[in-house]
Amino acid sequence: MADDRIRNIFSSLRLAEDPRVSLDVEAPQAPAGRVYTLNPTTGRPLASVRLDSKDETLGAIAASTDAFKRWREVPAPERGQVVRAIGERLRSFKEPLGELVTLEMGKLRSEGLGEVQETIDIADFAVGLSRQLPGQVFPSERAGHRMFEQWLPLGPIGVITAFNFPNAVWGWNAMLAAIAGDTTIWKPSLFAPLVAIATNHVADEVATEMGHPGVFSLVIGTDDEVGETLVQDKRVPLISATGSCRMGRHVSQNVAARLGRCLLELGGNNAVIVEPDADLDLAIKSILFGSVGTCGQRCTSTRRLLLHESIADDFEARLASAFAQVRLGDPLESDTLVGPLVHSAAQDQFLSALDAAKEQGAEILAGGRKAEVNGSDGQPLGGAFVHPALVRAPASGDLPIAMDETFAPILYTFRYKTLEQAIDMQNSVDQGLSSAIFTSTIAASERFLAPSGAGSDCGLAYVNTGTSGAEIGGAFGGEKDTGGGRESGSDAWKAYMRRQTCTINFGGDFQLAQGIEFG
Ligand code: UN1
Repeated sequence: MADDRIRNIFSSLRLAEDPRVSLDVEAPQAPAGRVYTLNPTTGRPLASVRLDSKDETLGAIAASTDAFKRWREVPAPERGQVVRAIGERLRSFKEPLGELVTLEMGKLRSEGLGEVQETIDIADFAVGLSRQLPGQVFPSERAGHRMFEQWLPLGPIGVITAFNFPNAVWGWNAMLAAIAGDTTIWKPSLFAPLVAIATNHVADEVATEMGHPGVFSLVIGTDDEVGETLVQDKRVPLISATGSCRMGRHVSQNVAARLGRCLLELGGNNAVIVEPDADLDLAIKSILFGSVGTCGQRCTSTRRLLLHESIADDFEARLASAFAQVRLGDPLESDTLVGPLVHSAAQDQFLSALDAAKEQGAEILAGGRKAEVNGSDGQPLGGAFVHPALVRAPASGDLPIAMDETFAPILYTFRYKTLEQAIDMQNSVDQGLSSAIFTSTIAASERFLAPSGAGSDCGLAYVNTGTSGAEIGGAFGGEKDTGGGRESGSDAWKAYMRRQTCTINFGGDFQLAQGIEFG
């Protein structure tokens, strides 16, 4: 990747002007108090970023609490106008910001742009919502009384995001929080701090220009110094955290200990069921994108494939040849289909999961190795590339490693005889984020989406479309170890507000509910 392309992205987003960022990456390790952020495509540092301390985090919480007291006084539709302007500014920065996503976490350029589009979409959605935030009205049992609920701003919200959606997941939270009257304190992943700096800069600059400084703030640092400080602080009523189940369990227990609220979006272990009557061409394309797209680094990536025994051999063979043909390469280049993993530790996890699979009796049908990928100059790029792996579970179906989420492009295939059995297998993991079925019959589709709840146990259920790539209009999130949170569309905004049930006695008589007589 040409250095002048990187320079252009940095200068469009004014990254070098940010006091946290240094472009001096000569030393083998970042100086104390700073981290290198790497380009996964080359494995080389892009910049170093200064880390915030615990004290600076406490300062950010105090400042955000002050800003909240001003921001909640701004009428919601006017808050919406600030979000509208942020969406507009993001539109004008879509290209460099999308390319920065690619540069810093390695997803394809079109996916990087798509991610910024997702933030723009949620901004549009939030603008409309800023004129609603509807509460309900209830009939009172007492004459001369009126009862209703209203939704009120909650406070400064701690937003902890992962490396894989370094822009959009902030957007889901921050845009809704902003129209709700909340401020946000964002702790991004240390693998994607530049995207966070550039993104927060856009939001903060627009809000400040419109007279609202402090609504969007950013703290970059370690889990111990920054994450823990946010989690423990009672001034932060809601922690919205995206990441591993292990992280979520820790956050949830600690926030619960102070009776705060959590919104968790944790791991997935998403399965696709392919029925014998399915459109198999459609299924292949969707499963390929779901499993190798974003190099298998979405929480919604397809990790398990449940094939009806009558089609399994042929389907596996077709998929194995598709896996073998995916073009690995520099994710900024338009003909690349699979970019690098985020870092070499992810590459090691990929390989050790495959070792475990083999030990447990599985067979590798395609890929499953490290890959050396050359750039357009013919030289090795140097990043953590792998050949996506298609792995057949043993005939017994017993493959413990497939119960874990490995954040890499590995797809395990299983065989089933009946749809009941397939649904049981799909629901047999700890996580409950996303699920899909390919079928052409209403009966199978309705069984999968059964109104009784006996079908898919996930937060997201798709028919004839893959497990990843949700639109922003619906609520996003999952059940069980995925954490139960819902972000993005539908009524997810309620998580960022507090509900108040109000009763007004306009008749003036003393009356008690439940017919109680007193005096
Ligand atoms: C994530 O991987 O954390 O549904 C979020 C999808 C995207 C969001 C993924 N819209 O795949």
